[in-house]
This record gives sequence, C-alpha cells and structure tokens, in this order.
Amino acid sequence: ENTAPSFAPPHSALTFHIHATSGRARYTTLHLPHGPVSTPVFMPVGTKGTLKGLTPMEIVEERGDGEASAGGPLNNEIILANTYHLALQPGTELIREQGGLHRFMNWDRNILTDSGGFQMVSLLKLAEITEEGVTFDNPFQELESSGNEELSDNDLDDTKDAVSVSCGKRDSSCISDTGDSSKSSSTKSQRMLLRPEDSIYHQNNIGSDIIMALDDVVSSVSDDKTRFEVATYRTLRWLDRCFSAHRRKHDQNLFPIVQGGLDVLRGGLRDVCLAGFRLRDFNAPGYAIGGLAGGESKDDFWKVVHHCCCALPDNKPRYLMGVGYPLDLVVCTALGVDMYDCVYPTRTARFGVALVGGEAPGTLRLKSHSCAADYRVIMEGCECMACCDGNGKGGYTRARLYSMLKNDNPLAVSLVTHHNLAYMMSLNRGMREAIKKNSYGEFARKFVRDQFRGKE
Ligand code: PRF
Ligand code: ZN
Repeated sequence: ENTAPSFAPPHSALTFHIHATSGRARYTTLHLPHGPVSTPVFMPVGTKGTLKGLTPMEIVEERGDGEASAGGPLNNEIILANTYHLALQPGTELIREQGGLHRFMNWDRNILTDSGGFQMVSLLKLAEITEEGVTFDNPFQELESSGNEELSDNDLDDTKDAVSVSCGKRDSSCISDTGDSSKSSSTKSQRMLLRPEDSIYHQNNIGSDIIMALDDVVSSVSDDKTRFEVATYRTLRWLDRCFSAHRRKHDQNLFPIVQGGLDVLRGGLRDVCLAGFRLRDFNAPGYAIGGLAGGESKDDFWKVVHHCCCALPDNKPRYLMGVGYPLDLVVCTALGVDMYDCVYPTRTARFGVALVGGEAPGTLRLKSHSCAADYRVIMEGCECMACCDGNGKGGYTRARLYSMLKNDNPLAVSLVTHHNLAYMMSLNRGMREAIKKNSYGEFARKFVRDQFRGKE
C-alpha cells in the first residue's frame, strides 16, 4: 500500500487520508465528526432524513469488521439529505431542538446536506433567482397542475408532501416569506425566499457533517451564455455570504461547488469559478463539482469532470453532485472523483428495477413479464436481504418479487431498494480494492466491456 500523508487543515472538522492511487483514481478515508468514510463512495439520498423503505438498522451494523454480512446491513458510512425539504417539513428549528438530524433520525453516522437551491430549480421549475437568493412561487398550485413526467416521480412526492405541509405551518424564521399579503386563499399566493444565509442557517440547525454552499445552478443544456456567466460569478458571491454565515466551522464542513456550465476553455467559466476559489482564502475542507448530469453529452460531461479534477487541489476530497449510474461512477473515479450521490439506485428500485452485475450486467426490470416464472434471485452471489436470507438459503426469487410488485406489496420495493444499495456498496468496495492493487485501469476496462457486451 503506497501510503501518503494525511491532510488536516486547521480548524477543520475533516481530515483526509489518501491510502493509495492508481492513475488519477484514489482510495482515501475522510475522517468526519460521525466516523470514517472510505472513498470512492456513493452516498444514498434520504431526502427527508430517511432512506425510503429502509430502517437505520438495515443500513448499518456495529462498527468493527467493516464488511457487510450476508443478508444483513449495508454498512453505509454517509447518507445525503436535502436542506430544502427538511426546512419545509418538519422545519430545521424543530430538528435543532431535538439535537440535530442525527438524533432526530437515530443515525449516528455521517450526513451530508445539499444546500437547497438546486432542488427548487430542478424539481419545481418555478424558481426565480435573483442576487438575493432563490424565490419560488406557488409551489403547491404548480405541483397539482403539472402533468410532466418528472413531477409524477416518487421523489417529487417528497416535495409535494413537504410543500403541502408547509402551506399549513412553516418553519417560522428562515425561509423568508416575501410578502404578498393577498391572504384570501391562504397558501396559493405564498412566495418563499431562500438566501445563502438561510441555507447555511438551516444546515447549521440540521447539524450535518458536510454542508453545501448555495449555488446558482443553470441547466447544463441551456444555450444562454449570459445566464451561465451571471450564475458563475453569483455562485462565487454567494459562497462569500455562505462562508460568513457559517457558525459551526469546528464541526461542520462547508464545501464550495464549482459551476460554469460546459465551458472548459482556458480562462472560461469553469476556470473563473476555480480561480475564484483560489483567491478566497477559505481553506475549504473539500470541493464539489456541480451543474452536470443534466442531459449534456457524455463527452462534455467527462471533459468538465476531468478539467475540474485536474484544477482542484489533490489534498482535498472531490464530490461530483447528482451522479449515480454505475458506469459514470467507474469512469469518473478514473478521472479523480471521490464522492457521488444520486437518487437513481433508490428511485429506480421503486419502479421495480434492480441493478445487476455478473453475466448480464445492467438493469433488471422485475415487473417485466419475463420475470414471472424466473426462479433465480436478482443477482447470484449478492449478499443483500433480497438475494440471500443470511443462512445460505434462498432469498426472494424474481418470480416472487414480480408477483409482489404486481400486487403493490411495499416489501418488494424495500427489498429491491436494499439490493440496489448493496450493489452500489459492493461497486464502491470493488473500486477501492482495485485502486489498492494499483489495477484500476484494468477494473474500469473490464467493467465497461461487461456493460456493453452483447449490446452492439
Ligand atoms: N448543485 C447543487 N446540488 C446538485 C447539483 C448542483 O449543481 C447537481 C448537479 N446538477 C446535483 N445536485 N447544489
Ligand atoms: Zn441482492
């Protein structure tokens, strides 16, 4: 094992230890206030502080042997939650009064919270962004009337729940009501403003181990050059405001987010953002790459990830936001990314889709008729609760899951969610092992070859 030094910036709640590298890929440990996190790591998304369909007991086991046991817990070291949803419901002051989100959800490992702005932009598409912050308009009404595919998704139900509850009673303080006092039909005229200071206030209340700066996110497929330019500079100004508002530097790590669209030219917008970080003497404990995974071409996506990884400091963790397809993890790890998050593995499970490796890698649609009489488990050799009962016996056959899904049995969704997270955890472990052996290139090439085998 080629051991490199640990990096511990002063006054930081994070130390970063690089154990091994293979090309640009790294195997590292982040030491955070709620324990160590080995990277590369995929962070599952529990929007409102729970991973839907799973209990914390399923997700972790006692610290010690480090490996998940057959049919047992997933042993996740960090999960992601969303500031925006938590601020709406149950409200972050309530969470703070209960001792923070860790206590609230009985989860003693690490939590990362996203800042909130992106959720409004991505989910609601009714956000108005000004220098002051993100304002959103009539969320309730729009959610009810919209028929678009994205809005019909389960994760938007979170938003819908949150918004409808919030319309009854909101966290008093910091999602500021911007006025509009035509109170006739109560909630429908509500406007809300989330400023950088509000986002940090909420994240300080939540007490997450890593908190994200509020960024101005533009859809990566937009062709409005001016908008990208405005957003890049604004992201830097908002970063200053986030940094000044941050009250818990001793136990919460604030990560800046690189924006700048797809412009990787020398002196282009990504460079403007990266240079802006260098100018600011924040000694940030880590950095995120944002503004991607929004429908841009793979070519553009990889170019931007590569460009940012090369420009960001080697002694800090790099987090690629919103990326969670297994193939993207494998490629971006080769480019130097350490952390990922995405709703994909858990969301797709709710549609009865399982992630599989082995003979026929890719996805398995358990609701497809071809599973109706298929008596194999989801994935041979998988040690998750769905594929293995822990006694070396059976597990759930595809036929049984097919039937349960057809009958809307919620246990089926829990089992597939558990399987998909077990798959992601085992992919993380596989990447780390390969880096340790300095054979990541081989691992990645094999993974890519397998994914495309027989699909030409
Ligand atoms: N910014 C924030 N959260 C995000 C993203 C971003 O750019 C993405 C990538 N589009 C996912 N989640 N704050
Ligand atoms: Zn499984």
